[in-house]
Amino acid sequence: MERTLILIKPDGVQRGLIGEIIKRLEARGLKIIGAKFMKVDQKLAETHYQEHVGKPFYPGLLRYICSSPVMAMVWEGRNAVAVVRQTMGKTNPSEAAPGTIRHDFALYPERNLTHSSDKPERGEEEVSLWFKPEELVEWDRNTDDWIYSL
Ligand code: FUP
Repeated sequence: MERTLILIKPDGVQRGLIGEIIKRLEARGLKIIGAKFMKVDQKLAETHYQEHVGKPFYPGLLRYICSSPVMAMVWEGRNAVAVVRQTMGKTNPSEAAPGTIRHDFALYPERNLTHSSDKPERGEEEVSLWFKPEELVEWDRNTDDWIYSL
């Protein structure tokens, strides 16, 4: 099964949206296999966002992600990377489709509530960057038969 890293970023935590965001992912049929509530240190932020070094929004992005706790999670499912990004909506909330999290709860790209991996290979890399193997929980879900045709 494909895995993706999801972060509920500091604005999502501060605005009390952890439950709402998890509720939507669970309702869609995705399965959580890891979670931790944590402060992000500068080194982790720099490694995670290294592809954005030099972009005008980069310094603000690092300040934002380190400013307050995040809810870091690993979710699993068929095509998990793509379906999670569909549920999140476009990076710029003002372009996100109605019904997506970023459309429904955000307005501005620098406060867009969540992060999720953008490619399956990046999902694997990000999961290993944020989680130790022993922090992930493999479990059988009885409803899988009713979500996928197994
Ligand atoms: P995403 O994959 O949707 O998280 O988007 P990107 O990797 O393109 O961007 C990472 C983060 O940089 C975004 F979540 C928010 C921030 N960003 C800005 O603040 N301004 C921009 O113009 C683009 C991205």
